[in-house]
Amino acid sequence: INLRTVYAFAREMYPKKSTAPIQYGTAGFRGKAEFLDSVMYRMGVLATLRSRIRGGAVIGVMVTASHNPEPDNGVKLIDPKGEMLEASWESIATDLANVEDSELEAHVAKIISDNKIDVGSSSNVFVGMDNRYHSPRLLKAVADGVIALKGNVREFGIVTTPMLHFFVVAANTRGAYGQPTEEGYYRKLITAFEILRGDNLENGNYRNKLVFDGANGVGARKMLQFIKRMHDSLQVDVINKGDGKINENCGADYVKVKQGVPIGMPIVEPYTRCVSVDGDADRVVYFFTDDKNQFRLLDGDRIATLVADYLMDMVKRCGLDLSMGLVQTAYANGGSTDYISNTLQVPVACVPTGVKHLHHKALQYDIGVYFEANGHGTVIFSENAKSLIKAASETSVDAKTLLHVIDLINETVGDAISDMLLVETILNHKGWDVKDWLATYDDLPNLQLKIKVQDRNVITTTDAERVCVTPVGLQEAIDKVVSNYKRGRAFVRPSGTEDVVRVYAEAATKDETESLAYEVGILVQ
Ligand code: 16G
Ligand code: ZN
Repeated sequence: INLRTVYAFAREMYPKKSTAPIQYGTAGFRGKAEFLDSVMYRMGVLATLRSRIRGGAVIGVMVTASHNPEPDNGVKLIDPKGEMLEASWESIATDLANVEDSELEAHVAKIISDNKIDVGSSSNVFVGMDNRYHSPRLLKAVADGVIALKGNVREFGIVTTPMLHFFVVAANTRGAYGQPTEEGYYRKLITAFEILRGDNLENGNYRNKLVFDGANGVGARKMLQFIKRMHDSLQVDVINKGDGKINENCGADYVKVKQGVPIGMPIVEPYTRCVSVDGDADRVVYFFTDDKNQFRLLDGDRIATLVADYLMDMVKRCGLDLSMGLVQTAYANGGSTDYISNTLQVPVACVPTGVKHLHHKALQYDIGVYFEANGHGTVIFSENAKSLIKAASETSVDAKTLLHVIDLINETVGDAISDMLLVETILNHKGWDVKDWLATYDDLPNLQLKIKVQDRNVITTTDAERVCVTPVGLQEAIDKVVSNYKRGRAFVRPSGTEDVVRVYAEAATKDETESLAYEVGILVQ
């Protein structure tokens, strides 16, 4: 490998355009698309090196800015087991993205020598992108970075983030997880879904019909592909298919934060089940409007409780002794946490925001259910759990069913479509409609505020972001305010994706919640 070419290529094709520092954050690099070409190229280079360190295992590179507005784009790396890039490499990625073009050659040489990388060894990188108009250009930059270091690159084109995670794991497990192709992905999920559904398309209050808001993103396209391949096992009306701007007035983030219906909603009967995914289809929330035309949200906490309840029941019926835990963040509604601890009696853990923290914690259980309130989450099963369930399936019908449930779940990362198919399976099994689901527990009214400050990083937190460490005195002041509210809870944290401080508040009533959020907001300003 001639590192001169790496530099020459960069200077000719992907010169660094911005001097503003950029950081590998909670979900990779994000920013205005016009400044990201050099970052993409360099991440192609880095993924190639990372694959070599991992003995040629496939590394994924996803070009997307998820729920961000259309002018933004971003990139994240996927490690061989489908997990987010190892934390210690985030700073390597940040440094590489920020060096000047003239220092690039020396910097890459240093990464190679520091990590004792054999540059002659094989390297394999999978790349995918969302459907933003600048994504193809940025994807090519990633691929060129791989080629500059003589790695093998396989381009998957427009795919959801969880599909790319699936392909990476499928390839690295030599097919044990599924075939690393788009058809392989559809086949695995649809087969499991249709076996579980059987001929019972409707049951009790459950109707086989829902509205799917695709956020004008890749999730809409892929849902249409699902529908084509499904044998009418689910009636889905797809809206926001891609004619409008990605995530604009639609999608999971909009619906969750605004607590209202997305643009383009057809006129439907009250209580019609509706679902919204985000721009790269790794988040999902449900919603409906009732007979008084009031909007009701069924968020990630609801999905987590529904899934945990169902799985616990299944495990009991199989007569297996498996540990189960549910992982949340500070954003989980207090109503859900009480329900999990008191009614479901499942151990519940709280970790900092970001999928990598949730995933990591969930690995500690035989069955780890993790969800953020925003709808990002999945279930992971330990090898121990899988082999016990498999053995039990020889004699138990329930265990056999559970094996199909495992196949339906994309364990590699939160997957909006897989999560939705799981929720549909459970609701059908229980004979429930959204009304029944909503009745399991009451959400406390809650509110989020964004506050612009000079330097958001003066706020540091501990205890899964629920307690402020600095500035000194802030936490005492928050505690004092909160103590005046019935069922009050509030916390503040610097955002990992935007230059703002976020305030979260919940309390017994809507008015009290608003006033609590406002009072805490003033303390931050
Ligand atoms: C990223 C995270 C998401 C988290 C959000 C918080 C991943 C793949 N995505 O989108 O899980 O909820 O950031 O954003 O980890 P914030 O720090 O701006 O509140
Ligand atoms: Zn996303």
